[in-house]
Amino acid sequence: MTEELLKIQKDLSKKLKKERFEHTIGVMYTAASLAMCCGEDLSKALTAGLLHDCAKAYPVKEQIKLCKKYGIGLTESELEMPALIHAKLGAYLARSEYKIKDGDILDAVTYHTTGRPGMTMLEKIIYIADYIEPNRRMIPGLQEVRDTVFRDIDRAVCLCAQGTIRFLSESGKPVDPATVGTYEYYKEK
Ligand code: DGI
Ligand code: FE
Ligand code: FE
Repeated sequence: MTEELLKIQKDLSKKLKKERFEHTIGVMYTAASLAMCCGEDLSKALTAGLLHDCAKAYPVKEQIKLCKKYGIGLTESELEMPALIHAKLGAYLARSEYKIKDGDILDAVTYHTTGRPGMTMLEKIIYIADYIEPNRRMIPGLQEVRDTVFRDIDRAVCLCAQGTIRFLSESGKPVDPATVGTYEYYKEK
């Protein structure tokens, strides 16, 4: 890893809770493996994986305050489902605090929670790495995503989105239209 990435890793090790930091490292290396498999840039995958949850250094209330302070507009959906906010804020912090200028990396952070139709390879890699990294506790459907992803990444995206929608519906939580859009798009592929 580059000095730059090691510096970011050290900073996040201080700012994130232990479990969140371990998840972050799991996502970073899982993203690297997927990048090797899918012909994606290794360094971009490591960087996006490392930073994807950087905004989780702050509690949700603080995340909302920071969005106001930095002029980051929140949708009605995001105010209703504040668990989504860290993705957008994370991309902002990646640029401003961690000096990441690469738009592909910033987009992968922005869309890591909901996904979106027509994702780039890097976006798909971070979306899935977040779901399957080794520290994630076993949930229904996880094994199938792990079995599928190195053969058919689009199918794996569809299964992740389906699993998320099922989980949220069962917990009585609203589902963001972007999450549904991701599922619909990848179901057709
Ligand atoms: O940040 P992580 O915990 O690693 O994972 P994540 O960014 O995929 O998801 C963060 C949380 O957001 C998780 O509890 C699931 C939730 N979430 C994902 N999509 C939706 C959602 N919550 C709602 N209400 N609606 C969604 O569409
Ligand atoms: Fe996240
Ligand atoms: Fe995550």
